[in-house]
Amino acid sequence: MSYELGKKRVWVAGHRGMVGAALARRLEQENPAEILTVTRQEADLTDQTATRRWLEQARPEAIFVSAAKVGGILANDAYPADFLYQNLMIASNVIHAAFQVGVEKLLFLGSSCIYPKFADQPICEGALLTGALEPTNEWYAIAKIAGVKLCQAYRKQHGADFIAAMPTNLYGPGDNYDLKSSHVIPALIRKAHEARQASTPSMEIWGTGKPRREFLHADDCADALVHLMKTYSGHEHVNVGSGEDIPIKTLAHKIMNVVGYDGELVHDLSKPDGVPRKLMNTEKIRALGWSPSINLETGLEDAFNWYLDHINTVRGGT
Ligand code: GFB
Repeated sequence: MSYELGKKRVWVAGHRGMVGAALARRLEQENPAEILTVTRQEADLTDQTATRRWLEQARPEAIFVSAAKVGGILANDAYPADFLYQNLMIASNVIHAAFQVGVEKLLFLGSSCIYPKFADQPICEGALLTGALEPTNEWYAIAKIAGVKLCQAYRKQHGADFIAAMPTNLYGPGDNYDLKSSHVIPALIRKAHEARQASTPSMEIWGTGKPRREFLHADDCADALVHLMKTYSGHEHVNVGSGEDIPIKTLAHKIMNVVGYDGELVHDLSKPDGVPRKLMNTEKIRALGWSPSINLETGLEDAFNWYLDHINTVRGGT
C-alpha cells in the first residue's frame, strides 16, 4: 500500500517534543498541504472536549500522535499517576476524536518499554503482553499498550486505518536535559560537560552501568514514522530501532569522548538499573524498506552540539 502525504493536512500532535519537532522537520519534504500544530494552551489533549473541538476545527487528514508525558527511569518511577493518567487520556482522546471526525490515517507512538521485562532478545512485536512489565515504567507502559490496543480496536470494529509504531530509546535535538527527569543520553552529556568545565575528577552514572540499551536518533525515528505512515497498514504495531545495543557504561565512555572529558566514572547504586536489556527486532520495518542512517557516534556529536547551542535555554539547563 502507499499513502501519500503530499497535499494532505497533517497534524503532528506534540510538535514541541523532541520527536514531534523532528517529525515536523521531516514532513516538510513530503510537501503536505499544511502541517498542523496546536499548543497545550490552545488545546489540552488530556481534555476530551478540547481535543474534539480542535479536531473538528483543524480537520486533519493524517495524524502523528507524538504527544505524551515522557521521562527517564527516575521520573517514570516517581510520578506513576501522572504518567498513567496523562498518557491514557491523550491516547483515548486523540484516537477517539480522530475516528469521530473521519481522519484517513493515524499513527500512534508507543515505546519499547511496553514489552515484558525479560522478553527474549531481540524483542519481536509478538512479545507484547507475554510477561510482566518492568516495575519502574509499568505505568507509562500500560498507557502506551492501551494506545496500541485502541488503534487495533478502531481498526477491527470500524475499519479505521490507525497504526502504531514502537520506537526504541530516542535522543537528539530538543531533548530534555533536566537531570531528574531526563533519559540517560542527555543526562550524561550534561554531566560530562559540567565535569569538564569544573575540572572535576569524576562524574556519576546511575546504577551498575551493565544494562544494555538500543538508541535511535530522533531524525531517524521521524524518517521511520513517515515511512510507516506511507507504506504500512496493519493490525500489529511495528518496532522502530537501530538494531544495535550497548551497555550504559560503554555509552558513558562514548559520551565522555565526544564531550572531551576523561575523568573517572562513579556509580550511584541507589538509583535503579531498570530493564537489563531491550533490543528490538527490527526485521519488520526493514522488510518495509526502512533502515537508520545516523550512527551512534555521529548522533551523539549532533546531540552535544545542539546542547552547546541551547545551553542557556534547554529544559533543566544551567
Ligand atoms: O534513559 P533511561 O532513564 O531510561 O535510563 P530506561 C537508561 C539506563 O541508564 C538505566 C542508566 O539503566 C539508568 O539507570 N543511567 C545511568 C542513567 N546514568 C543515568 C543518568 O544520569 N540518568 C538517567 N536517566 N539514566 C525509560 C522508561 O527507561 O526509557 C520510559 O522509564 C521509556 O518508560 C524510556 O520507555 C524510553 O531505558 O531505563
